[in-house]
Amino acid sequence: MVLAASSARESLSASAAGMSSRQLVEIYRLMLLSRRVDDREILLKRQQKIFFQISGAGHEALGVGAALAMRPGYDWFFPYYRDRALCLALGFTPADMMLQAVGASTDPSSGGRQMPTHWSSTSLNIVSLSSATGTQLLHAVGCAEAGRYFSLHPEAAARADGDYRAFRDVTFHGDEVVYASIGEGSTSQGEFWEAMNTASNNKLPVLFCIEDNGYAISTPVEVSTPGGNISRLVANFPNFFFAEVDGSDPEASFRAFQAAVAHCRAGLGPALVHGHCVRAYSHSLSDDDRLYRTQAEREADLLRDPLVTIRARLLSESILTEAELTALEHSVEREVAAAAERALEAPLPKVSDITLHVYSDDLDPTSSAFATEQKEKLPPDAQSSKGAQPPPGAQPPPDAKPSRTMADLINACLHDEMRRDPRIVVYGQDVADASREAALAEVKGKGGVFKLTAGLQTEFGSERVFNSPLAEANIVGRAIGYALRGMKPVVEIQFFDYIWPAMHQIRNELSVIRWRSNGQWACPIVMRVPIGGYLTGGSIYHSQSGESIFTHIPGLRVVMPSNALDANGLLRTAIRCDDPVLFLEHKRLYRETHDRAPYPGPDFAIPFGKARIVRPGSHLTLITYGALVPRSLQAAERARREHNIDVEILDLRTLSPYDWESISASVRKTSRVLVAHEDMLSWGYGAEIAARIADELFDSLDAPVRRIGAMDTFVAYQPILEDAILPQPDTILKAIVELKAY
Ligand SMILES: Cc1ncc(C[n+]2csc(CCOP(=O)(O)OP(=O)(O)O)c2C)c(N)n1
Ligand SMILES: [Mg+2]
Repeated sequence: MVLAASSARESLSASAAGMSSRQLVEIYRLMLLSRRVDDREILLKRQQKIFFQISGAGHEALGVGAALAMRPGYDWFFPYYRDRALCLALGFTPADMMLQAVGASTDPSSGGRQMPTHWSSTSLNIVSLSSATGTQLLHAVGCAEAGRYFSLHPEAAARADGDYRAFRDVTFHGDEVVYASIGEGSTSQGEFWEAMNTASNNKLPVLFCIEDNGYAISTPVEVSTPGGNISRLVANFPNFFFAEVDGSDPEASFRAFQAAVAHCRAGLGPALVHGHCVRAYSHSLSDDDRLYRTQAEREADLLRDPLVTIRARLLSESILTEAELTALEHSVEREVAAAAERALEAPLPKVSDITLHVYSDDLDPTSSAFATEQKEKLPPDAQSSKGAQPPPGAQPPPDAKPSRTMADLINACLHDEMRRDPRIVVYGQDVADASREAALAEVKGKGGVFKLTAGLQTEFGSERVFNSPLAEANIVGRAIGYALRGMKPVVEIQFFDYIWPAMHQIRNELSVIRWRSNGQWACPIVMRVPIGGYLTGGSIYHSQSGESIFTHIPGLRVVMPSNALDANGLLRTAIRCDDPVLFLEHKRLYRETHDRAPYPGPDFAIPFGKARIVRPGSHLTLITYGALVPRSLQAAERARREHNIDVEILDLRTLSPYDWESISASVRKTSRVLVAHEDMLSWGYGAEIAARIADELFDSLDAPVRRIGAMDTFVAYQPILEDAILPQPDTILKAIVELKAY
């Protein structure tokens, strides 16, 4: 009587007419399996053998309908926590699910790191999900874009040694579909609208499923959705196929998904299936819906429970007898009980493994592999790892190669790397030369508000270099989807001041996906972000710092070069590395004269976590980075001239990881240390460095560790105020003199 889900899928796709008895029985079995896993988990939670439970009860018909219309391991899936039935119908087993509920080390989704219902399977193309509502929709969009890109450029899928590509198997199909689901409440998230925007605009094969159970925890749909119906609100998005369906009816749901999938596979654009279903249980086991729903309302829902209605149908249409139904139900219960038993006996994760998969285990960006040979010989003072930069105002020797600014050498690195690696795409706000390609016959092109991406679209085409909508979460969220598929997005956030809409994607998705999936998924993207003040007139919203907020995020690398050569070499490492990188470019340094360098060739790279001794010295160590490097240099020169104090300056260059070895060697030598940064003093980056020095190098210190940073306020517009708020060479000099005298 029982039919495998895969054969149900095949015969269903072949038949346009009504479902056969066998198909309906298999659908019932899958729906029941899902419900019984929920029920078993609820029991286990009450017995305190698992620690959280949230059910898919009431959503089973939609889930099974979707799964049977799609191809596991071929199409891609970005489900949410109610999609238990979908995942079971795709090939997940009850044991796989309950291993996560008990937090077993053998939990195939996360190795005991995520709550139950946070499924992940690389073989089924089910991408690790977070608990954040709606974030994954943008990943689905990027995933669809990557699939299209690989289909058009199959050569880009080839593996390559020596960078992140060595660890990425790329598979793609020209007609793959990307499924992404959320509850109706989550359609209020900006990420839903940002995903709809790009899916529609780019005609992407994304199938959005809105599982509308009428509530977001205790908040009813009319409170979240104007007019109470999401289908009415989205109806004018171009290129979409829309279906609004009774999500308690598996056959109607399947037909809606079948038509939606056909639309997507044919390349006609995205689809949205809006299924009205019921939430048969409370939101989760931590919720009691009797507190906010009337008894009459709850009873009405029970009548629409898809398990109840399909069982009644099987009986009324004489597909199964009561005895056959009971036999089927017993068999499902036995399967679930056996799975629970297995899960309860499973090994637990080891505490010693906690830090596994925070960063790539395959490629270490601090390794000497990234200290590449320079193809062209540079003048000694241009080699950042070997010696000091020329002092401000120094004239280059007459035969020197032309000096290039930080902006030039970042642009050169992007050109070089895009030539080398066809998987790189560059996008962000205004990064293209001109979105209207035809204009390029007449105009020079923009290439970024700071012109850092100038000429990339002209050289590499609009498929690889393009403008995004004005939506920062869209930029980072899509990049996550691209990177999951093995692409290398190098995206730009126009100003650090506007990175905050993307923070949710950065903190809760990008940096954590490798860890939460126990190493199954990774998103080694690069986010280039102009940062910082000293602009004269930049004010609050164009002068922010805030790097310590990002160095506080595990899984993310944070880089902040202070000169042209370092920017070139560190950006190359960022692009070739296997971890997500926040690449902070100080706007004030983009076109300075003192930090220029000749073009170092297309393979020049600098490993992360290696500080540069900008100026050797013996009396005091000044640890700094970014725009405070030239300001510290000025202060150090004056300290030598005016006070005979010999300051050693360390430019950290990468903030996470940072070069503790160089810090401790220098502090041991000088016994006095000053940490200086542009960001605000309190809770700033220097606090961590100072605390660690006090902790581990206390015996080497002859004075307390001093810190310099901006005032604990915002950066003001009027230059008199800006000067007072941000640290200046004078401030640094004063601290140097005081510290030496201590
Ligand atoms: C960004 C975010 N905000 C809040 C929450 C807490 N939360 C979890 S589920 C939920 C309600 C979701 O409702 P809906 O989208 O309708 O899905 P349903 O649970 O009804 O299936 C909320 C508020 C969260 N997980 N993520
Ligand atoms: Mg809901």
